[in-house]
Amino acid sequence: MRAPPLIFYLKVANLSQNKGYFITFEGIEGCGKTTQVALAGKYLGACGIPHLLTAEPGGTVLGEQIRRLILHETKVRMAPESELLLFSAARAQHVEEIIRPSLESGSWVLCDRFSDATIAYQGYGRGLDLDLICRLNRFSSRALVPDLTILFDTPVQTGLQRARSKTANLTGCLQGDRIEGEDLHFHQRVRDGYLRLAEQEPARLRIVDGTKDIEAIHSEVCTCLDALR
Ligand code: Z5A
Repeated sequence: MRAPPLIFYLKVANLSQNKGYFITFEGIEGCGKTTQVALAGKYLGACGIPHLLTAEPGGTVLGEQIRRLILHETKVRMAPESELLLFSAARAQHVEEIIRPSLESGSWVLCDRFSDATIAYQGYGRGLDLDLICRLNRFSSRALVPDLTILFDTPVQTGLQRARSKTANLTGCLQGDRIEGEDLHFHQRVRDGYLRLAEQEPARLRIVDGTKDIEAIHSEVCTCLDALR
């Protein structure tokens, strides 16, 4: 893991009075973001920065129940509109109960997926109305926008292959959850959607090449974190 630079310690000295930074990690399935959230957490720890690692959907009792319902109750038929509203409900609870209080206490929050995932998956992937999703995102997050979003861009075949072997290692089964089970075209639309978002908001979304090795990607993530003030 990379050692913190001197400038980081100088910035930390200024942080104690401020709110924490909200940083989200995004990308298609298997892009490596969960691995990078964990490494980034260790890096912040080594820098002496208070931080919280969390993920969507989930992070609260209600959110975990919604997660199970959306992703794992694959025999329950779910309309795309219901799926959208369930992800939004999980987010509202997560922001209210966990994310905002942590940021207000000065902790940095590193979140594995947030509102951009809803635009990419339910908007570009499922084809639901993008304006409506943006309004719902604002409503469910009470207009909370990440200070920085790191997008791990990975070809769909690579991501799905990694995700399937991870699932097989963890569960001994090749079958993924409701969204993992979608076809290649769906995941390609999601990837294209993320890239479109990065074009629209280049100051917030930083693209990192998710095909590089884990340490090289971690080093780029650290550079992004170091650049925050
Ligand atoms: N979803 C949605 O539709 N709408 C929403 O609003 C929200 C979510 C919030 C959550 O699934 C699903 O919900 C997700 C989107 C949808 N579904 N899909 N697709 P999840 O939380 O169960 O999982 P995930 O977020 O999709 O991905 P993941 O399983 O956590 O994987 P990952 O974060 O992309 O990658 P990883 O776990 O870090 O790495 C996967 C494997 O690759 C693992 O074995 C690593 O060791 C390996 N890896 C990681 N990096 C590398 C590199 N650089 N090289 C080689 N191998 C690597």
